[in-house]
Amino acid sequence: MAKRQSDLPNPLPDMDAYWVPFTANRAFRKDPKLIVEAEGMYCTTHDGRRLLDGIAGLWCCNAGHRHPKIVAAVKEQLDRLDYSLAFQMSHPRAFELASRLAAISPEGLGRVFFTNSGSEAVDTALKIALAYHRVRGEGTRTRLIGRERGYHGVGFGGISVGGISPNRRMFGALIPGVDHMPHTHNLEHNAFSRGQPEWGAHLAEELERIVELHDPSNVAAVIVEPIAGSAGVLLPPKGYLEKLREICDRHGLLLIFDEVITGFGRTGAAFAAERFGVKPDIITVAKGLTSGTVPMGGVILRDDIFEAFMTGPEETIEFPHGYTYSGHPLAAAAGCAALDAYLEEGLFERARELEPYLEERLHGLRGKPHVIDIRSIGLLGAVELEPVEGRPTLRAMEVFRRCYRDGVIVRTTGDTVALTPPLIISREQIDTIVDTLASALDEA
Ligand code: PXG
Repeated sequence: MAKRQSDLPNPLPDMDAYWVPFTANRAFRKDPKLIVEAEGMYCTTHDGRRLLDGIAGLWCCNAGHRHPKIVAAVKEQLDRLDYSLAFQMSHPRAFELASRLAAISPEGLGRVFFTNSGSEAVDTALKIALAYHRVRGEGTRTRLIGRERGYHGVGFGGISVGGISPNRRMFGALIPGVDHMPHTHNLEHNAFSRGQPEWGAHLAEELERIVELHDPSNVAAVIVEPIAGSAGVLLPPKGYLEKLREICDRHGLLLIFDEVITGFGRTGAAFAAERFGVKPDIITVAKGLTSGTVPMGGVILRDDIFEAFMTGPEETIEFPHGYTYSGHPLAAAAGCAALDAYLEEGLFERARELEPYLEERLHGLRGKPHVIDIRSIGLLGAVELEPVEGRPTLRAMEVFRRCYRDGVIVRTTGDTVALTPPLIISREQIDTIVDTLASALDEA
């Protein structure tokens, strides 16, 4: 019988060929961190260490690792159907998942386009927005508006509307006709807010200014993360999203919520749109859609946006877009089973129930060395640290290293430490994560 990886002593593979994404490759090769097994709240490393996963993989394994229901559904699907043509033919599970997603989405958002990742979902959503205006005879609406510190994946559309400069600066002119609203992060006004900050709704008025500058007839859509994730868990100020909605309505712009991180229970509801009571026209999803088990993304849109395309001769393709693996059977099976797990186990409600506990424990870190802000909602939390002078990111990276050493995986973005655990986490496991983080901060 072949030896299982984890039975082997320190089984490091040949590491020359693989270019590890979003990673300092030379540093990684000197100090590799490989996961060889995972289950529930835990991951096992190549050198046999068991780590508590404080970030659900990369904010995606919302039902925990290798959820038995999802594993069984994927295996069963594989025994029945490996691949079905994605264009001009399809398979039942893709329809089933789309219907089930529509059922948990805000009222009126009843159509779903499948992609393989969040980046593809974003690029697809932007294309839908542009094409929608065009099919309605408003083809001058071509401009797109994003936000500083926004992360919308790594496709050309996503980095163009995105606002994280290191992700943009190496890649030329990007797509033209994009503006950015200011981000909403402000320590002076909002540090240590509990829940949504009080200050900052007025920043949404920048949208009005940009739209007036170009004239509404030239603007297609606005895309924001309801809570900026990669830029450090930035909650929307009270009233901010409502104001964006109002301005979009006034000027006929589509409002896209990128819920790749905030979807599937992270904020204690199916979507942040529901949590905040603001309805976008389009929602992008990925990650928790399959609980990270099989790659998949999707775009959920208003019925009438779909209907606007359903004109012209019936035999013509209404929207020339799609991926070989759109709605892949294994992903669709994983998606349906993930929804089963979320709903049967009440995981969205669980995130809401645990919210005050995580918030209380995290705010207990106020006063620890270098802590300059703490933010949280649902099972999404962040501790922002004062950067080391001239060495941004170093302080948080040190904290990451200490937590890893002490058995807990956290994520750093800039000098912010983020926590986004699987929604199955227990109070004791929240304690372990926060206590480990506390001693890592004390060492600073
Ligand atoms: N939109 C948002 C809001 C995201 O957070 C994407 C799009 C792109 O998804 P894909 O599946 O193409 O990666 C994301 C991805 C981190 C981190 O720790 C965040 C993401 C991915 C990896 C790491 O900040 N977000």
